[in-house]
Amino acid sequence: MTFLAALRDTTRPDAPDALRIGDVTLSWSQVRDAASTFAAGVDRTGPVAVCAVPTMETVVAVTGCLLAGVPVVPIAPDSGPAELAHLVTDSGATSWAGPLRDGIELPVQSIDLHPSDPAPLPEAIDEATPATILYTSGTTGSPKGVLMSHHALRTGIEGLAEAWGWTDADTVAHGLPLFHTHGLVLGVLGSLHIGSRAVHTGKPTPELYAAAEATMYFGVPTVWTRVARDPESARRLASARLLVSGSAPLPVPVFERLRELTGQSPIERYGMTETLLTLSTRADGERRPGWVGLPVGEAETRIRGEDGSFAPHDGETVGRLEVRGPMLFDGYLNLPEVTAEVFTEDGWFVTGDLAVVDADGFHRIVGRESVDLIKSGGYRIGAGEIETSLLSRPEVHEVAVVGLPDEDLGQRIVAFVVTAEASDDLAASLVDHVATDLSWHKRPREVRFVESLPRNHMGKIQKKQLLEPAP
Ligand code: MLC
Ligand code: AMP
Repeated sequence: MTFLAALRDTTRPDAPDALRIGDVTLSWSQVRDAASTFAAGVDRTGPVAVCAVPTMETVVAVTGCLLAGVPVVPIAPDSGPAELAHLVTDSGATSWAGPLRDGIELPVQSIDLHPSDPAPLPEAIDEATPATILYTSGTTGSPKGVLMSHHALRTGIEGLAEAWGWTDADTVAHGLPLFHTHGLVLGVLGSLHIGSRAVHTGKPTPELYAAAEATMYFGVPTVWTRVARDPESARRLASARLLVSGSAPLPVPVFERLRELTGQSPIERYGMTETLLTLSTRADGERRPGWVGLPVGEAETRIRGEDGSFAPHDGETVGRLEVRGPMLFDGYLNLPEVTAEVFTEDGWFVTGDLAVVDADGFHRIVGRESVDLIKSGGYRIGAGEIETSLLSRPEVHEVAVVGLPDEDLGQRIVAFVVTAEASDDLAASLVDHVATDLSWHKRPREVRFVESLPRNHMGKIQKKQLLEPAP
């Protein structure tokens, strides 16, 4: 058993349109030849940082690394200098693939989509080998590198294939970024393992989804909110087999509007960078608005109260969600203590999400324990990281960043700033600072200047008070 089984299987019939990204389409054998050739020439002394623009070159580089057994570090194409420096240094990347960014001095690996003399497929590698190092935000500090093995990716994808009836007869379409689990692992590598065709639409717009003619569509709730507001595009998805939403809560009105427009209820599934997907509704089962269904594959879950006792499965009692299973990560790179903190003594991963489970084992995610992790447009963003970036500006005396409810993005990032120089220009300049220092999607959508931040008698900022609407 090995990850990317369908791609490795040279006895499968070729399909001329196995993978389409934007205007570029490759057949199975072309993807295999390009990826094998990349694998044959890749620097094996350390991880490869891949600038994850949504192109065929990115997929070939990532797939080539996986075939070679070299860990891949997908990097947001617009990562700013602070974020980029951290990712490259922390991951220990020894080479770079894709468009080169300022300040990067690593050797660049060439990517050839049509090699004239393709290299043979490398031998299957040990499944315990790290496959990806995906960077994700925590409540404080810089993003952490999540180590996923080939085994985790394979078992995670196979669990979903069983729940969704995902086969090589499917065509998967999405337009999500290729530097996170959803777009890269599920949306592209999943197809290269299962053997389904895949279409990356470039951007996740309703019009492009409507034109993709797929059987399975993947989107974050913001994408589905936009589809639900575009009845013409939505109706064109009626013939799909599954519309799948995840990475953040799908609002119930959006679920219902999609059902009205397309005649089908979306599949909701729940996951994390650290765990791949652990819960989902099933293609052949109940799809209940606001609920994320049952454990996927070999995943197991439990919910526990603050005192550690197990919460009853009554559909009402909220507890901390803990998960375990073969699709979990191997730890945070270079951070053994932090890794130890997120596992219980008996080996369950503490997700940080709060959930209820009903008598049928159906799960509903009711929120997160920490206000410092924000989900905006399906991106996970740590408030601490943005606060650190803003505090590097001399005008900012104090700052608190929170996620406020937003109809389109789920949550929008709002920075409460104490300064002596409040002005519209300063607000715009602070937004721009985060967009360029970290990355575009981490920028605050709003800056609110305040005289002071609410604190308790110990001096700790009371963020929950900032979440309440101003009187
Ligand atoms: C975009 N724009 C930029 C820019 N990037 N401008 C300057 N610099 C940049 N770097 C412009 C766009 O061209 C566009 O302009 C405008 O900004 C808005 O772009 P958008 O793409 O519509 O952005 P936005 O509305 O902010 O984003 C919505 C979104 C995005 C849904 C497209 O949030 C997104 O891709 N989310 C996916 C996140 C994700 O994949 N998460 C999964 C994590 S894994 P104009 O002029 O065209 O409007 C995970 C595990 C699991 O969670 O369970 O799945
Ligand atoms: P990330 O690391 O970007 O994958 O973010 C993981 C977080 O996204 C989880 O801890 C949840 O808070 C959230 N999440 C993912 N899927 C769902 C979902 N279907 N419903 C609610 N929250 C979700």
